[in-house]
Order: sequence, then C-alpha cells, then structure tokens
Amino acid sequence: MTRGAALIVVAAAVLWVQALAGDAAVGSAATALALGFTLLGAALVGDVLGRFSLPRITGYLLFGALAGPYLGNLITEGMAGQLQVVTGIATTLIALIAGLTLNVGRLGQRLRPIVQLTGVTLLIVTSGLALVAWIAWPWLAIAPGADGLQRLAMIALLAVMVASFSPTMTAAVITETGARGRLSELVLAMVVLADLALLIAFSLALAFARVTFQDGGGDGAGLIGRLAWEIGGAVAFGVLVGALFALYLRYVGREVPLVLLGVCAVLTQVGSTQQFEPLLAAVAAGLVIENLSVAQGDALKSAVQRSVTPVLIIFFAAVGASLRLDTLATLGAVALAVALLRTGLIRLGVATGLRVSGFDAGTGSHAWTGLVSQAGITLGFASVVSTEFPSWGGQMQTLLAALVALHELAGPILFRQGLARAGDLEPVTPRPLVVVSNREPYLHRTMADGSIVATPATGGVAVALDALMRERGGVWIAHGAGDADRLVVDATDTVRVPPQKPAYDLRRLWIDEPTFSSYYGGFANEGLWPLCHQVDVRPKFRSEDWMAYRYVNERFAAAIHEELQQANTSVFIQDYHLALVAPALRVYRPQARTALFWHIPWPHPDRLRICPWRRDILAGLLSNDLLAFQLERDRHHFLAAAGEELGAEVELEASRVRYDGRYSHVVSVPIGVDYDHIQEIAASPELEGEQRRLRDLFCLKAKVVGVGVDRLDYTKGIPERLAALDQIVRLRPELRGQLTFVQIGVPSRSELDSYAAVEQEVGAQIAEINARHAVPGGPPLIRYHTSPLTLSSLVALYRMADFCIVSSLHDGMNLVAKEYVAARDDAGVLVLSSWAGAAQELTDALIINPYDVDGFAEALLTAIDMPADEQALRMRAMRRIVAGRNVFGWASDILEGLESLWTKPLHYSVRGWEGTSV
Ligand code: GDG
Repeated sequence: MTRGAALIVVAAAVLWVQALAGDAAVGSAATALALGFTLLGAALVGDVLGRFSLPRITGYLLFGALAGPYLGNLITEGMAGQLQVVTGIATTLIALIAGLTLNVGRLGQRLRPIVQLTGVTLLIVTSGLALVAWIAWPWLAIAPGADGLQRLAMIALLAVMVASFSPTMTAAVITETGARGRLSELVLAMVVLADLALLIAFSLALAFARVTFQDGGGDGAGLIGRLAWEIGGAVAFGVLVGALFALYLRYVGREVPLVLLGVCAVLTQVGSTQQFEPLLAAVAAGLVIENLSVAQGDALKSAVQRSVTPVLIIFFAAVGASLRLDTLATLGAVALAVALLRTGLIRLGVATGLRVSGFDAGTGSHAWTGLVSQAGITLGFASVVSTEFPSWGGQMQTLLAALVALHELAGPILFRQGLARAGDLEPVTPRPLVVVSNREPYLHRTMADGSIVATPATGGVAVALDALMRERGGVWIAHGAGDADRLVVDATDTVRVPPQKPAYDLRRLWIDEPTFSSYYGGFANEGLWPLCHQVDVRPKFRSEDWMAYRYVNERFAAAIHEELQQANTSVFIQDYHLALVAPALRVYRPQARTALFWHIPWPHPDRLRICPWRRDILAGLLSNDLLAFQLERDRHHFLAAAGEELGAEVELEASRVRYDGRYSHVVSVPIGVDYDHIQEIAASPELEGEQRRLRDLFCLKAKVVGVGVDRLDYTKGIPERLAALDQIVRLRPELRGQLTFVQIGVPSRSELDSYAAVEQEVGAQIAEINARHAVPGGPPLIRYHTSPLTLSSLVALYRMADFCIVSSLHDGMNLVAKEYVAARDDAGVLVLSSWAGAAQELTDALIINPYDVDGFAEALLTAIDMPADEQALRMRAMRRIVAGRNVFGWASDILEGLESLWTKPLHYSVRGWEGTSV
C-alpha cells in the first residue's frame, strides 16, 4: 500500500521532471528519480508475485522487461551510466556472495562427491551441446559456411557459453527465499565450481578462436601470458582483496555493508581496467573470506542481507530491461529448442553424476532445478565474443540473449519448486523458541500503594534473549521469584510478556523452601560456583543439595516437556543451575533439540575431581546437542574431563563428543554486550543531565575519576583492587583529594556466608582506606554505592571515568569490561585482570594480575598518566572488537549453530587462549 502510494508520487515526479526536460539542470534529479521509480516499481511487482508464491526476482525481471522500453524514453544518459555502475557492482557482489557460500571445511567429506557430480554434469552438458551444435550447425544461422578448426572454435565457445550457470540467480533465489539445507548448499557449490571451470574453459576457447581466426593472434608466449593474466591475475587479485577484507572484518569490522560494496566496486573497476575477469576475482575473494577468515558472528551475514536487497532489485530490473523480448520473438523457436536441449542435458548430467559420485540421490535429484538460470556471466561471455569477433559473435550474442531471457524467467520458478520439494524452505518462518533459565525476564512486584508492577531483568543477556523471544515467540520457563508473580499468572502458571506488548509466554515454576535454597544457594552457588572459579573458597558439596538440584532440574525438564509443542523446537538452556535438565528432558522427549550455554569458567579436570557428582554433571551436559562455553580454554578443559572421566570419544577437529550413543557438539562462543544500545545512551541528550546528577550524588570534584562496577562477589577481586588503590596513594600522596574512585557494589547471594564475608570485608576496607587518606574538607578516595543503578546511569558513570578497573580473580567473561569500552569515545583506560575471559579479546587493555599488588598499582599509575593519543589508540582497537561481536550475535550464533545441526554441519570460529599470559 505504502509502496504503491510512493510509486505514484515518484511517477508524478518523473513526469514533471520530463516536462522540464529542456532544462539541463534537472539531469541528476531525473537520474535519482528514475532509479527510485525502477526500485519501487520492481519491488512492487516482486511483492505481487511473492503473494502468489512465485519468486520476487521474476517480478523484478518482468518489470524491467515490460517497463524497460518506456524507461528508455525517460532515462537520461546520467541514469544509464549510474545503472551500469550499479549493475556492474551488483554482479560482482553476487559473485562474491557465491564465493562466500562455498565453505570447504563445512562441506568436508562431501566436497569430493560434489566435485565429481559437477564434473560429470559439466562434461555431459558441454559435450552434448557441442555434438548437437556440430550436427545442427547449418540451421543455427551463426556462420553456416564455417568448417574445420574455425567451426570447432566457434562451437567450443558456444558450448561453454550456453552451458554457463548463474551464481547470481542461485544466490539471489536462496537469499530471497531464506532457504537453508542440503539442496541450497549443493547447488551453490555446483554452480560456483562449474562456473570457475567454465571461466577457465572460456579463456582457453577464446585463445583457440583467436589463433584460428586472427591468423595466429600473436605469438604463443604472448597468448599464454595474456591467458595467465586473465585467469591467474583475477584469482591473485581476488585472493588479495579477500585477505584484506578478512583482516578488516577481524580487526575493524564496522560499516561492513559499505565496505562490502566498496570491495565490489574495486573488483569491478580494477578488473575492467586491468583486463582480467572481475567475476573470477570476486568468487576468489569470497572463497578466501569464507574459508580463511575467523567467523565474525552475524556482522557479515547481516551486512550482505542488508546491502543485497535494493542492489538486487535494481540489478534484475536493469537485466530485465536489457532482455529484448523482440529478439525472443524472432529467435523464439531456435532458442526454445536450445533451452530444452540444455535443460535435458543438465538433467541427464546430474542423474549420471549422482550415480558416479554416490551423492545422496534424495537431495541430488532436485539439483538440476538450480542449474537452469542464466544471467550475468553468460551475457558477459557473449559480449566479449561479439566485440572480438563481430562477424559471427553478434549472432551468437543474439541467440544467447534470447536464451538468457527464457532461462531467467523459468529458472527461479523451477529452483524455488526444487527447494520446496527438498524441504529447504521449511525454516523460513521463524520457529518459536523455548528459553530456560533460573532467573525470569520479568518479575511482578507489589508496590506500596498495592499496585502490581512488572520489572524487567537488567543485564545484556536477559535483554538479548528477551529480544529474541519477542521476535520468535514461544515460552520462557523460569523460577517465579517476584512477590506478586503468582497473582498475575493463569491456570497454567503462565503470563504473557512483555507487559506493554505481549509477544511470548513466561511460564513460572514455583520452587518452595527449603528446596530452592538447597538447589540454588547450596549446590549451584556454594558447590558449582566456587568449583568453577579458581579462588580460595572451598566448594561445599552436600548430598541434600545435590538431591534438591536434581529434583529442580527434573521439574524444569517436566515443564519443558509440557510446553514443547513440536519436537523440532529449539530449547536454549542457561547456565550452571540447569546442568541436568537435558538428560531429564530426554526421558520424555528423546528427540528434543537442546543447547546449553555455560556462562562461567569450566575448571581444569584436576579441580573438577573435587566434585563427587562430576560424572553425572558431565554426562548431563553431554545430553545437550550443543554445549557452548565462553572460551577455548573452558572448552578444552571440558573435553579433557569428558574423555578422562567418562571415557567419551572426543573428536577434537569436529568439535564433538560421542557419549552414550549420541553426539554432542562442544564449542566456544564468547558473549558480548548490546553495543549499539550503549552507544545510543552515550549519545543521548539526557546523558549530560544524568552526569550532573551523579556528580552531585557522589560529590565528584576530583581531577581524576575511576570506576568499578560489580556484583559483590568474592570472584571479582574487589579487596585486591582496593589494596592497589591504597598503594598508589601511598606511593603518590599528591593524589589525595585529586583522585576519586567510585565503586558500585550491589550485594548478591548475601544469605551465603562467603558472600556476607566479602560484603563485610569490602565495607571495612573502604572505611579504613578512606580514613587513612582523608583530606580535611576534601572528597574521600573511594565512593561506595551499594544500590543498583539503571543502565543509563551506568553509561553516564562509565563516560565520566578516566579509568575502569575489572580485577576478577577468575571470571567467565566480565561484561563490565566490554560495557566500559562500548560506552567510551576515544579517551579512557581499561585496567583488566588477565583472569577475566574478556582479557582474551581486549588485549589493548592494561592487563594486570590482581594477586600482584605492586604490578597492579603500577598499572593504575600508568593508566592515570597515559597520554591521550595512546588512550585513543587502545580504546579504538578495543571498541572495534566489542562492536564486532554483540550479544545478539552471540545468541544467534548459538541458536543457528543448534538449528544447523539438522541442516548442515556446524562451523564455528575457534579462539585460542594460549596467547594470554598470567
Ligand atoms: C556471569 C559470569 C559473564 C552490575 N551492577 C549493576 C549492573 N550490573 C551489571 C553490569 C553487567 C552485569 O551486571 C555483570 O556482568 P558480569 O559479566 O560481571 O556478570 P556475572 O554476574 O558475574 O555473570 C560472567 C556473565 O555471566 C555473562 O555471560 O560475563 O563472567 O560470571 O552487565 O552492567 N547493571 C545495572 N545496575 C547496576 O548497578 N543496571
């Protein structure tokens, strides 16, 4: 509707501009308008076709083909030029996407049969076409009189051109339909491999034609040199550009869509000026990026999706405009016969190839549908031939244009049907999800006036999972902890959330005392937490806590069983409280699909031996289809323990473990923060007011401000941090009154002795240090604040702090470190413990060992004295890393990883930890 209205407005504007046509000044306006007109018109026709379950691409093409001749009257020279640039970049972009789709590692053992299948298909199609062309030559009206070597050269070129496939169309149909599965993967691999071979065959056939037609076409060495440059130069340039782009993704990683388009523009431009095949270069670049770079979460995928759609619409509309339906009318019968022959040969080739290669015939039998389309590469070949050999190349081009018209219109429809039959279109509609956690995303509380208010959980993890649930719908199962939680649920203990715009169910589980304390406070927090964190707090393992833990985990499993509507719904389990949920669930639902993320470190196998029930925990975790840790170090420790304790078969290369007759994939996926949201808060106009408020609240007058934000937990190394602060003021007394350190320390798990002890220790230590360094009338050295702040206040505080200290004695990741970086511009220093998982990524922080007070104090002084340009350099490098992997990427990596286990083998980046020194 909106698009229709917009189209009318643009059409009116186009007519108006046309009326002003005499005025030269309207040139660029006309270009922009005509581009807009094409974009909207084609998008609209695509939408209409989409409603009838036909490919949108066909709609774009049709719009181009039908409106093309009229557009021809409208468009200015400027627009024609712009369109050419856009279509050139689009073709390269899609060749690059084609390369990105071929992951050799992911195809693994299937690569060999795919290569065989492609080879046999190509051989049958090209030789079949050549044979028929030889016989039917007199009727083809190309150069009927030609004979001998010349006829052979022409037929070789014709066979290669007619056989060629379209990565553009294949990738576009897959992108547009959101298809996932074995057929999409197979066809993309076949098309890319086949076109790579055909690009080389074309260069060879062209050289042969030059020799036979141009009286030798120069000396042999020159010819080989030119060929080597066309093919080798393209591949080498593509590899170089791909490697640079991979480095960019790894170390910079921002503005990906723009840079991606820039890369395509460079490939197109350099290819045409340096006389090598830009498409080959683009495929090579894509292959390098996909196969050599470290996977970058969602950044590249979403960039491609975002940038591809409008470019594709324009591209296909422009291709449609050049389809020349009139040619089709005159050459109709011949073109139709060739098209039918080509399709028949493709079917024969695939069927024979399947027998030879032994590739799965179920999927393979639909592969031919994806090989019918033809577009840019074929037309590109044809234009080269017609330029070099005008006497007969022109006729070939006309025939190919007619063929492309037929194949472009029929190909996407056929392929879409093939994808549907092969089951690759199933996951298009987002499937509901089940999230399971101890803590709930919304708590209902009774206010003083008797009203009930829903409070959302704070913290990036809860926010990211909540966003995912809003998008996909489903059920979140959690322990009901709010005092008004029971008042708002229905008969099935469920309430729709978020309260303002309900999108999913929150199913609450009631766990009474003393069971809850035993399960949560006892086994999870007095047993597993200190077991997994290498700190001097002894884990306490009591049988009654273990019984409660098992019982509560079984209750969670029973709730999942009740809520699980379909066997293939993904279940995403959070953290160490729920290690036994998966095995309990498998009793009811052996086929359930579960992933568990372990947010805290996993201990060394020697330390794990402290736990009497370690084997049950290990086996329980291996009941998940996917098990994810923060770091490689944790993953290695887990795999070692699985082998040692259970005798499980560990396949290190494949990241999976076989135990008790089933496979579990074990990966590392470091968590991130909601970078964009934090940056938004940092840039908001309210920030300044909030900073004023905080300055008053904390009486911040000092020249230098530092900050620490933690749950009051003994793992966070707060006493060590206070000792280092004490030390620097002893070393440099002039800092008294000049330095204020704001410590936000929100009490948590206070009912446990170990936590009560750290609360007391920190309080007493701060009082003592402040007294020691007190300046009459001046601010205290440490401002201690124990009630939680809102995220906006936190961001305001981060931005006021010249340095931030994260001094964990051991930490899975530590989100405060990443939040501080996300909130900053160029200034500020992060002092970060090497024992926090974040230190593996944020290597530009000042890395400290919290146990070494002198070294720690020295680092603090370095932070205070650090020149602005060094701060900026370090902060920029860290910001790129934090921006490149946000919390949404983390969640979707895990879920897509889980879902892909049933479609394609898992492919994860693996991060090493060996580089970190302690
Ligand atoms: C585990 C792992 C891993 C703190 N005070 C306030 C406040 N916070 C927020 C911070 C941050 C979060 O709490 C604490 O982050 P941590 O990373 O330290 O988390 P843990 O609680 O230890 O949790 C840890 C994490 O899971 C995620 O996987 O990183 O290693 O132990 O986001 O900002 N937030 C607000 N007000 C406060 O006063 N709004």
